Amino acid sequence: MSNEFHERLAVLRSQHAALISKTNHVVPQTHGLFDRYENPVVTADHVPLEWRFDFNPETNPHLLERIGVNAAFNAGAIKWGYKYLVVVRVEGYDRKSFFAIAESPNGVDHFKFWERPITMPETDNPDINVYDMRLVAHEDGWIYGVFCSERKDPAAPVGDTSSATADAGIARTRDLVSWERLPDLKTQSSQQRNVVLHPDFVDGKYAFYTRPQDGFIETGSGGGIAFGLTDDILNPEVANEQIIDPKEYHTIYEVKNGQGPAPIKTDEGWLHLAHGVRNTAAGLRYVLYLFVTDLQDITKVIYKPAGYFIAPMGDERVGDVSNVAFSNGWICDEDGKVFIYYASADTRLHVATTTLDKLLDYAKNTPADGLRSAKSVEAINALIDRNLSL
Ligand code: M1P
Repeated sequence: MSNEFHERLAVLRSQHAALISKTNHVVPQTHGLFDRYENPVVTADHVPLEWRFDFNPETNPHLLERIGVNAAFNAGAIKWGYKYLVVVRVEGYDRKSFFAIAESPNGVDHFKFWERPITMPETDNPDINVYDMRLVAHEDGWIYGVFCSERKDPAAPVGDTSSATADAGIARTRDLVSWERLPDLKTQSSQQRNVVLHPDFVDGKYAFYTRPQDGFIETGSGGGIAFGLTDDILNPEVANEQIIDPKEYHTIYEVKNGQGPAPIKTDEGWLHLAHGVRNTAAGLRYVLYLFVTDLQDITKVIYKPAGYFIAPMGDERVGDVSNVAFSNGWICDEDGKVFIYYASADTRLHVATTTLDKLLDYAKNTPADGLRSAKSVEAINALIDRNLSL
């Protein structure tokens, strides 16, 4: 073993170990709604060195990286025993994403990847790219992973090497190690991203949140978070998609929106986290918002605060796709502590912590969007009046 090899190996190992064992600290926020943390919880640098380097000095005398990892972001999440697990979208230098599980003892730091990424079985029509898995422990006893399966658009004209189709891929597991791939979800829409399985049966059927869209990026005549049922998860088809949370002019979800993780059941309704996208002169801006649906009629939105709950801030605003906050995973502990895993700029994964109590208070007591400037001023004046009368 050469000196160069030996020295580089020692540096790589110690830097990686230091990163994984770093403690994360709360950065309190004036709004009081949630705490941010000093460091991202998972980054490309967290990926095990064995996935990137050939450690054989005979075949890699300079200890060069053989397979690069570009980003680690948009993660599904689940509590597994006492561990907090995230199923991360890991993206290589080759632009292909895949899924890999990282676990933490406390949900906010010491995230360590399992030995290998997930080997996801393919269907007869192989995925070109897979990403953004929503993990759901369903009432039927299985853990489902619903994710985007992207393929080249077969209708793309010759020479168009960009157009793609997005479908909802579905897989299930009992141990998070071996996965059974089910057929992709069929809907009436030509494009589906941000599809999420509801954790409970609804009228004895499997229920999905979908996002019907005409184009891969553009919603076209579609858009909005929709809801639909299917009888058979082994042959999943949602024939009717009912829009429950539409996109709306001059809001933070003016261009499009999408369900985040599966909703959390509370005594006061199903609590949803979603992303909203608006246009700016600098391009699209992705932020996260909350809403609550009725326990009896889960297609009915009963609380929806105006505006965003989490927006990318400071360093979070910069990355591969700047000005993006995106979430497809959260964990609610038995004591009501909530861990929201959100990614920034399609680059790295963060956590925000709060409580169910605070989230419901926020959802119920933040004024709804009046959709006009005058209504926003009205809401502020009503608050001032209440404060002056104290
Ligand atoms: O680049 C921002 C996000 O864009 C997509 O979200 P949507 O389908 O709502 O446009 C997703 O590809 C997501 O992965 C990505 O973070």
